[in-house]
Amino acid sequence: MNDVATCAPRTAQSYKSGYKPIWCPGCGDYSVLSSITKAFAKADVAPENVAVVSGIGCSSRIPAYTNCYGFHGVHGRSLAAATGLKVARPDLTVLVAGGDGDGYSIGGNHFLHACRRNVDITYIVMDNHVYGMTKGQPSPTTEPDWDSKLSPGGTKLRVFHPLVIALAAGANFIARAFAGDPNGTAEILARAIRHPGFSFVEILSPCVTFRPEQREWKAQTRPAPVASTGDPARAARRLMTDDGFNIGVLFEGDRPTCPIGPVPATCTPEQLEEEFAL
Ligand SMILES: Cc1ncc(C[n+]2csc(CCOP(=O)(O)OP(=O)(O)O)c2C)c(N)n1
Ligand code: SF4
Repeated sequence: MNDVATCAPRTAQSYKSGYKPIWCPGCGDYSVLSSITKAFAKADVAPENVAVVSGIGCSSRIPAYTNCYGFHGVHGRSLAAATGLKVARPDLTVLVAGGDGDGYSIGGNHFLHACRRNVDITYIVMDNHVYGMTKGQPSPTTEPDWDSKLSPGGTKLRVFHPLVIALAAGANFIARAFAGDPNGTAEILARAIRHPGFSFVEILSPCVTFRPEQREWKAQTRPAPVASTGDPARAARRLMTDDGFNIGVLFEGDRPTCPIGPVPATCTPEQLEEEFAL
């Protein structure tokens, strides 16, 4: 009798690379990485059909720690690169990961237009309310009164509200997760990956080095008291009373995704190389 070829089911391990993360001990990003690999297994996407795209920052190191295709690009430009990739290769599952500095400050413009375009990609922001990699500058989500050597007395600036902005700009799936709940985060990420259109997941991911008080987030976060809605007006009303610590899926819309298809090849890679030869 012939052997029947069997394929072992994919697990989180199937998506891990051999590189050991170099984040500070206790950084929330370790847990987010584990949630991402669990989510890929739940969504049952083959590693060779996934591309993980990032900008620059501690959180943006994620692509190197998965064995999927990866693109570690320029600070604040991950969504532009990912949109181009998805348009050229609609068959790929594209996941974008980065920090609040990368996504809301230098990349804020791209965030708005990615929500508006509604290309079928998933965007994770590991929000620690600070620039971790460059040693503790305030970011757009830093509390106005956070006192530090680099912003004595605090910035006194109004914070950026990622979920409000994502909803207003047209994102098709909006959620908040917490790094301290890796299984819950994996569940939300798998839903985001499966949902058509631009899916945005804000993950509260403590920076234990520059914001050690964020260890308290464990006690402050709670499951959102209501289930997700497909009605943007209702989602907007819920955000009016949101204090930033409700965890769960807020909005699952059905807006048509940006129509994309395979880009017709107009020349060979060799002809392209020739065109750009120096
Ligand atoms: C064009 C450009 N401007 C500034 C920098 C410096 N820079 C690198 S990472 C970073 C901020 C990182 O913060 P965040 O995106 O919140 O990620 P985290 O490190 O906290 O995960 C900055 C300002 C850069 N690399 N490129
Ligand atoms: S500096 Fe902060 S965000 Fe960066 S690795 Fe350390 S704890 Fe994580």
